[in-house]
Amino acid sequence: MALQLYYHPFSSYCQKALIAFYENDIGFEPRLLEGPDSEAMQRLAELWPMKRFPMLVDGDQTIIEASCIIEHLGLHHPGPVRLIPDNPAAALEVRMWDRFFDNYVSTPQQKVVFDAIRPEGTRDAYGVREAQQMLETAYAWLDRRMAGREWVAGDHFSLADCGAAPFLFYADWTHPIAEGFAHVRAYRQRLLKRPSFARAVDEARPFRPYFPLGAPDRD
Ligand SMILES: N[C@@H](CCC(=O)N[C@@H](CS)C(=O)NCC(=O)O)C(=O)O
Repeated sequence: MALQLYYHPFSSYCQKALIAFYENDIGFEPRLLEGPDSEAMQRLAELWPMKRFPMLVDGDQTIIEASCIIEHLGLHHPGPVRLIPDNPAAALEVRMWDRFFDNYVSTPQQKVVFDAIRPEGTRDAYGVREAQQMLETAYAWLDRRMAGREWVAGDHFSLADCGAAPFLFYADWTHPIAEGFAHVRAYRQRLLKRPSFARAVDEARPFRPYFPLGAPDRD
């Protein structure tokens, strides 16, 4: 039975999962979430009432959360690129950086974007400022980490880089990474050149007009 991936190409968390599929050339049946009334969206709501995506269906298993989808692929559909190291200590380091990107880069980035699409009069300027400060702190911490490194954890491209790629991509559109954070900027460029992520970025290009803050004319 084919793997069914419920996703939208413009979604950062979906791109995180797509990178893992593309790294190991794992085939899947696309279930595109094209609108609230689409069949795929209705099925997503049945299987996962939070209606967050991506979601993977593999036989009788439903897997939510991009990180867990990537772990699932590594366990049940392994390929030559091991995104979670076999060594438990190295795997823990990868998972720690994966949490960093979800919680301290993606979460504040989404806060700023979702605030922009709230109706007039319901915006949260204080929360947005806090989110921007969190992004600044994350950039500064990551910049120290990335000095002299190619990938964020260990010597190889990993689960943590799968999240870093789309999250830094959109974070820079949302709250630009200052020139002073040269290591973060170089890392973002390296991620953009990774063929798996470059493919996800290309597939999402037609949707750029949807970016609420206005997509910059680059990348
Ligand atoms: N914790 C989830 C987050 C997924 C998520 O927030 N996805 C966004 C798209 S990037 C979404 O589902 N947005 C729809 C919504 O918030 O209703 C994961 O790691 O997969």
